[in-house]
Amino acid sequence: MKTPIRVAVTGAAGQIGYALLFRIASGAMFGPDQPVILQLIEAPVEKALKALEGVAMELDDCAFPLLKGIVQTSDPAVGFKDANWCLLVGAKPRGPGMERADLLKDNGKIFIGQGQIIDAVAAADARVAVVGNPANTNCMIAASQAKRLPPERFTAMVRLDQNRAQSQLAQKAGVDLTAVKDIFIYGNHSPTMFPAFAHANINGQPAAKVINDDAWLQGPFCETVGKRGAAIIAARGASSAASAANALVDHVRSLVTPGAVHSVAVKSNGHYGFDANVWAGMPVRTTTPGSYEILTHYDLSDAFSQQKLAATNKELVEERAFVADMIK
Ligand code: NAX
Repeated sequence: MKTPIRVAVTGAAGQIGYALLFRIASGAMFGPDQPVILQLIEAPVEKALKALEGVAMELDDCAFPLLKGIVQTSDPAVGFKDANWCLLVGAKPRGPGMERADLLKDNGKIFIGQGQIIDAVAAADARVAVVGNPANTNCMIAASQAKRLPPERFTAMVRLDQNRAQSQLAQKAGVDLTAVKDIFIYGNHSPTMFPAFAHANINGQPAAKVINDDAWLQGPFCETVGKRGAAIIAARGASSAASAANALVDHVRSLVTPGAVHSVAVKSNGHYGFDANVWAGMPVRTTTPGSYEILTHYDLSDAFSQQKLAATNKELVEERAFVADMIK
């Protein structure tokens, strides 16, 4: 039996948490032979902590053989202690009349604190995946607090957007989902994101050739993927939860699977024309479990791709400017 890994999850009693924890405990994230200890962190709010108790009871009631322990806490120093993976899902939602800049600042404060504590108490091999919005900028803030953990350990999730894009292309082409390859998300997890169809392929052929409808690719396709979250809120009356949790399972599973090629928001280091210090979605290949290399060979030199990359980079740079005082 392998040694259990410690997985810290913030916002554990929230919507995504409810769809996520059971899949981690079942082995979907780290594999069917990897035991886990769940370290569940909630805001210090009575209602949330009570709900967390209920979630922990349900986890017990699943009798998952791989689940070797559950910690419930509102103290991040307890929750992140010795954690190998820190999944930062909890964040404040955007309230009525709230400006994006306010959301950036309010959530930024959470990620300053969590970045510092993770750096101080998490395991030496700790990896961080940020879901709470605005995910790219929150991730950048958390990473900037760390002295011990290098920036490449901090990633933000754009996998839901990749999964959405893959599904849309398959439906449009009338092919099985698995026929669609090399569709990656560049930039921000926001409507400015760019699902780069230029280098996607379907059954080994360029996607643009198979679909043969540039107006659809440049218009409705990009728009549907970029605004899918809002469409789900409009239909369901609540934001994406099961699909977001599923995407986080995919994000981490791919990051622990050498050879996997997938979209992750990482410190751009200037690749694809992004500002070097923002966290931007781009394709990576997992090298060893938890580590990756950025794939820089995809050709996005066409005018449409360049314009989309510039727009999403501009937004990331603006977000960075809003929180400049929070970055170390
Ligand atoms: P919920 O509001 O259902 O749950 C959030 C939970 O976080 C709450 O239980 C709250 O008490 C907790 N929380 C707040 N501050 C905390 C803190 N400082 N420490 C620990 N817990 C804290 O939201 P949910 O639908 O689960 O969404 C969570 C986050 O994911 C939101 O920021 C949301 O915008 C973001 N999303 C990101 C996506 C992505 O692709 N990157 C897609 C889905 C989702 O919209």
